Amino acid sequence: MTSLILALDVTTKENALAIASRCARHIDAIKIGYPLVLAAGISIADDLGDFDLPLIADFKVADIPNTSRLIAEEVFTSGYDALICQGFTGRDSVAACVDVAREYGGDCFVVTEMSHPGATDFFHGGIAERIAVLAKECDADGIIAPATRPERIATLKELIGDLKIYSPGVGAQGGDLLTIAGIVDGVIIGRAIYEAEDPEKAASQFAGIRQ
Ligand code: NUP
Repeated sequence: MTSLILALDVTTKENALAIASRCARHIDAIKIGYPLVLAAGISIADDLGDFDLPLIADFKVADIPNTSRLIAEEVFTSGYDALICQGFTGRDSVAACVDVAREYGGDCFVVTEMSHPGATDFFHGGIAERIAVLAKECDADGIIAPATRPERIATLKELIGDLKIYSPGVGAQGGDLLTIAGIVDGVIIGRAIYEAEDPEKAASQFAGIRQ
């Protein structure tokens, strides 16, 4: 079974709650990032809490360990269940995020390689592989890897043992759902759901991967 994670990158609370409520029964988690939190506040977690789904804070934390720790503490005390951090910051910064996740009983996912075309400028040439190994050594819960490059997921998967893989890039970024559904633990989908004429119908169609 592969989880379906809704990337709720809308910029009003009303829209966020309307889409979440229509899609809730078809999805396994909601991922919230800067667009929604900057528009509606970190407390959007309280409102989204009504849907009883895990909330993933996609802040791609990329700072020194102390600042990363402070950010992670805000995330978990605000009611989120998981945090996404960047891995290129290095071992101490990633470890700070994982430590705080553990303190609060939450999860930490580490970005290994991003899904957009420009990601190949810096993540290729062995960097993503090193980040994947680092994520495992830091005892993270999983990695973020690109649905736009399934062959890269396969390579990174070999390095992470039993860590999970959550994968964005299906739909609007061109990644194919069925190609990656079988090799990752969760598929992250935003625009192909929240920009659809009927978001609930779109979510229900993607939800075939959950069976
Ligand atoms: O490499 C990444 N690519 C990516 O798209 C890492 C991410 N966290 N994301 C996020 O996934 C991105 O910020 C957005 O929230 C979501 C994909 O949305 P969409 O392209 O399906 O609309």
